[in-house]
Amino acid sequence: MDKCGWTLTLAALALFGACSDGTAHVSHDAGDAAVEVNVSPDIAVDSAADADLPQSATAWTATTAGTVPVSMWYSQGIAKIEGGWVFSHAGGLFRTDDAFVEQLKHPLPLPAALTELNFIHIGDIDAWGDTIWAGLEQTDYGKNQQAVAWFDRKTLTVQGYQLLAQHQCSWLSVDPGPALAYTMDQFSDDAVLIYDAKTPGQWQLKTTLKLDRKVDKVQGGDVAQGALWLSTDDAEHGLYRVDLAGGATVRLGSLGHLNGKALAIPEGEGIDATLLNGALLHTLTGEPLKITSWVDHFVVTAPGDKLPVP
Ligand SMILES: [Ca+2]
Repeated sequence: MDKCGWTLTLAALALFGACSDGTAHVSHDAGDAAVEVNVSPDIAVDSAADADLPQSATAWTATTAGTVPVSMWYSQGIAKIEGGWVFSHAGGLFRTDDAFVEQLKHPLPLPAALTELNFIHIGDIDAWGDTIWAGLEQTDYGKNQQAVAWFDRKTLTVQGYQLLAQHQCSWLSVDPGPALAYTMDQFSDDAVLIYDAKTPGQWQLKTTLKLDRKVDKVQGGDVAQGALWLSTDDAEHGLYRVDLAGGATVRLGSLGHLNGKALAIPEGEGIDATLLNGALLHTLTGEPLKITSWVDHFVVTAPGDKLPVP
C-alpha cells in the first residue's frame, strides 16, 4: 500500500490509456478543457443489486477510469510500488514499470520449508517500503494454519515467513503508520483480523474488527484513507469499503468483466488503494482461459458532494 501524491486532474485520467475491451473509455478534447469519462454498464454501480442495502451503501461510488490488459500471469495480487507495480500469481511474483512492462519475474519464490508444508498459493500482496508482503495458503483449511511471507522489492526473493493461526489467507494488507496488518480468516467473512506487525516474524493478533455485514469471496484488500477496500469474486465482482473506525461496510460498485461465458467467466482478484492520477482503487481481474488479465482503475466518490476521496 504505497502512498502517492494526490493531484486531481481529470485530464490525467487519460494516462491510464485506451480500453481494449470496450468496458471503459476516457477521452479529452484537444485543449484538455473538457474530459469525458464513459462508464460501461457492466462496471457501473449496480443500483438494482444495491436495492436491498441501506441508503448509505449507495453513497460511496467507484467509477471506472480505465482498463488496461496485462499479462495473463498476473492473476492473484497487485501492489503499487515506487516506479511500478508488483503482481502475483499462485506460485510467482512479477515486477513491472508504471506502464505494466515487466521488469523482473520470480516463478518460484517460496522457501522449501513452506512448499514442504504444501503452501502452494500466493494471494493478494501489499508493499511496505522495500518489502512486498504476501498472504500464503496451504490447501487444508481445517488445519487453521496459513502464513505471511515477505520479499525484497527489487529482487523478489523471500526474506522470511511466519505461520499464522487462521483458516484461509487470500489477501493481506499492511499499514506502515501504525504497523498493523489486515486479513480475513475466511474467504467469505464478516470480520477482519488485525495483527500487530511491528516486528517481522513476530506478528501478534491484536484485535478483530467486526463488520456490519458479511462480504462473500473476498480476494483482495488494501488499507488507505482510513478505510479497508475489498475486491471480491462474488457474483457481481463487488468492490467494498470498510470503515476502520467501526466496521461499517458499503458496496461501491464492481470490478467489472462479468461477460464471460461458462468456464471462461473472469475472476475478481486483488486490489491496490493508492491515489494515482485521481484514481484511488486499482483492481486485478484474471481470466480462466489465461489469455489476458486486466488492471482497472477507479475514481472513488464520497457521500454528499460526490467529490473524490481527499
Ligand atoms: Ca494488494
